[in-house]
Amino acid sequence: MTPLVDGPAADLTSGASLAADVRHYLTQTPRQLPSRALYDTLGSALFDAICHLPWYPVTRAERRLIAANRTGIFDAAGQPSRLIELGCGNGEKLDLLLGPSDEPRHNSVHHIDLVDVSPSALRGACRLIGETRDLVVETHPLRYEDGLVRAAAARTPGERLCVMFLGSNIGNFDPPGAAAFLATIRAVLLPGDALVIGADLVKPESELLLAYDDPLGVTAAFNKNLLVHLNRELDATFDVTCFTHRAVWNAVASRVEMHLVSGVTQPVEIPKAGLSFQLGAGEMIWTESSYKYEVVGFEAALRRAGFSPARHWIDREGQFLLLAARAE
Ligand code: AVI
Repeated sequence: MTPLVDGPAADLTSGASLAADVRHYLTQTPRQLPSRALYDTLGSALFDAICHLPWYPVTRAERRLIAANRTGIFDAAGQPSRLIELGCGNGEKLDLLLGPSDEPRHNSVHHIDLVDVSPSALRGACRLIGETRDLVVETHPLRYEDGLVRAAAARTPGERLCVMFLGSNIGNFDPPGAAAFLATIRAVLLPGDALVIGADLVKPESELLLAYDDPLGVTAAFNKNLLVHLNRELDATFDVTCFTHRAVWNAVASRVEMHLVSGVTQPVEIPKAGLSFQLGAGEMIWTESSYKYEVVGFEAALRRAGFSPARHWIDREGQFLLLAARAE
């Protein structure tokens, strides 16, 4: 069946939505930037490159779990007929879960909704998932919540729904944000519907710091590209050459933080966000948090949101947790 590209053409990584986000975050103390702004076209490509780095285990561990448990995942999710993947990126994980298109089907999925803020990522994912399979594939270039609500509202009676939130994307929410987001997912589901979700597990600090500050400097480029993105889209005047990337493990909060540190005092103008300020030498801009979980704590968060954990899988090295839960 032909994949269907749907939804507004607007790129949420540009324009008024980006300007409002940047104004809000940069005026916080300490200064911050919205991590979703990391994903313009170059940022999405750099993130794909990060997933290939030997020091970033998340993607490899999750891929191994998916490949080894395709049927079990669909069974634990109640053999859904409609899937919504939030933050699908390039679609490779869903492609892996669905399995080779020339093999006998191990699932009853007939309709897939792909949600991502990056139109370029969505185009690739739509091609990868839909081109060789007899499936309806719809794309939603929206934020998670908007895409979720829109896709779930289109379900037809009798369809069993499964929301997929893979790749440790939940880790980029702070705990209250994660709780609210899980509750938002639960609110669009009916009892018996499913959530399949990934979460990165706590591991030694040295491993976490290598994962977020790799020797090739790809993560540093990913982080600094956020400023390149703002210079281009909002006419900002960040002197990118004067920033360094810093990754910090905050054990109390159980998160890796990414920061950009200005090496010099520099005036910054962001006309399209209505901002003008001075950045001090050594001043940091906090660009991302990546929370790491323990299994028990993650299951408890799911229960509080109205889910009943059905089954989970952890890779041999204990790096990553993949979990299927059912809406109560
Ligand atoms: C997309 N997200 C789950 C990644 C993470 O690990 O938090 C983004 C990332 N940031 C630095 N490296 C990868």
